[in-house]
Amino acid sequence: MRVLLITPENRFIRAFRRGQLNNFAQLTMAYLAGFVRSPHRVRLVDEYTQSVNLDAPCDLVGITCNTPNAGHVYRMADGFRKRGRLVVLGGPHPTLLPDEASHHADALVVGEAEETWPRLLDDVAHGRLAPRYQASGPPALLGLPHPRRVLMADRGLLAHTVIATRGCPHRCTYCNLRQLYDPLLRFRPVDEVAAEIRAMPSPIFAFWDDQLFAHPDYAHRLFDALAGLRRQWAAMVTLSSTRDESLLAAAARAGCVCLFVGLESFSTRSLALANKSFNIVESYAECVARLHARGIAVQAGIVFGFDDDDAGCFTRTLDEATRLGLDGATVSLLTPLPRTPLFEQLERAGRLLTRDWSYFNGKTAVALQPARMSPESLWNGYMWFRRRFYSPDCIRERLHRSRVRTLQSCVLNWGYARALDNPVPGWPVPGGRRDAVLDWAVVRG
Ligand code: B12
Ligand code: SF4
Repeated sequence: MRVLLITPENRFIRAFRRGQLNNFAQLTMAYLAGFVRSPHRVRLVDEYTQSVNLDAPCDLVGITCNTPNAGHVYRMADGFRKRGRLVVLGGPHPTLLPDEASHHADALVVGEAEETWPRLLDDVAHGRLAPRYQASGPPALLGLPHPRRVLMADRGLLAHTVIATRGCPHRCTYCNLRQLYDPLLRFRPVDEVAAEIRAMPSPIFAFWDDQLFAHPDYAHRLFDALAGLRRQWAAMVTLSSTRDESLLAAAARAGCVCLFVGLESFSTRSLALANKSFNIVESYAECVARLHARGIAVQAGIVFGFDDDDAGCFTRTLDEATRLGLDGATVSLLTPLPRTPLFEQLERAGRLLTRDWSYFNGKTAVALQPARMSPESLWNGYMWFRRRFYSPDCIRERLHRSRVRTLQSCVLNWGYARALDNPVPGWPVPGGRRDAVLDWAVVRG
């Protein structure tokens, strides 16, 4: 059996991400390829750098699908099915809205796939594919196959990502994690993670865990195992977990050079509304300074569009972010992803501007009616912030304050500044124009 696994990326997300430069590769499909055993054969296509050929010879097509890519993926899946290929969809969006996704697939994998994906492959080989596969409980993360990174399109130094844990103990109202994964926080054995990292040739890599510091004991053991490997790595953590000095010291010894920290907002009320009061605004400066003191650069997550945000929030955030000496920021628009508490609240209040999922990407469109400003003001403020934050003056001032890994930060900031040039619509334009562009992207693929 020939299996084709696709990492999709619609034209808008691709243009946005490629502009940034500093994009580590997605792991999911290389990981699922690790489960495809001989005599079956597997090929990967990643739309970040490659085109999808709907006529590619294969027996089974697997596509991972997040919400903003859903329309794009559905059109691609329909194209494959018209040509007689079996299509299986999995990932966030089919897990959240399986009934919708089922119209575009021969089978769905709902939720985590460590048990169901091997079963599905076996069923296809025996001609008995079921319409839906769903794990009965949280899969144990033991003895997992290594992702087949050699099959990935060449991504150079950015090819190497790894996952050690699954889940997050928090419940932010805009986050989909609770709806996607079993709530049980799980960990891969440290020696298995270390062996996988040792086998990766690159001197740098990223952990794709949602919250690498979620369990301090586990994190300590992991960092001890990495300490001798002489690799440099980045990871995502919550701000509150960076208060643990010994954990930070162990992370730095193990090669941590950058942490993505979800600050999200400088408004205590916005954080409370997002169920994120574990972020304490008054502690931001101290936490950032603590990371800098360990030689760890801080890439902050910043989100605009919370109900406490008014037209003044953009300048206030710029002042604070500059004062902190943030090394970089991933700036997003608050987006009500399906089935989150935020989505349900806004839907009840009639504040969803669209149900076209392609607009739910948090970068190129405003999908909600803000409480204290117009969608246009939110869009303009978000773009203003990004332009100012990534202006040469602001970059110079922030990096001067930080003084940590300046060269690395200059490259990252330059990448984010480049991404500003993407011509994207600012808020939903009802009607066909943008759909037509997305259609064009699929047809071209
Ligand atoms: C790393 C990461 C990124 C990375 C890489 C993306 C990636 N998918 O690898 C980057 C930074 C690029 C990124 C970007 C974005 N991300 Co992101 N990301 C993640 C994160 C933290 C981990 C993903 C991961 O690698 N998991 C490990 C792999 C092994 O697991 P998995 O992907 O969950 O897959 C499992 C199952 O779902 C299943 N499965 C998945 N797909 C398929 C397909 C088939 C055929 C089968 C059989 C099974 C299957 O099998 C796997 C094993 O169980 C997740 C949160 C999370 N934990 O899922 C968010 C997450 C996927 N991202 C999310 C979002 C919103 C985005 C962005 C839109 C954000 C933005 N505004 O820019 C962009 C979209 C980029 C794009 N290319 O489309 C949301 C998606 C929600 C949704 N409703 O779709 C998530 C869930 C975060 C959240 N907390 O809500 N992201
Ligand atoms: S801390 Fe991050 S991963 Fe955890 S629930 Fe909140 S947004 Fe999601």
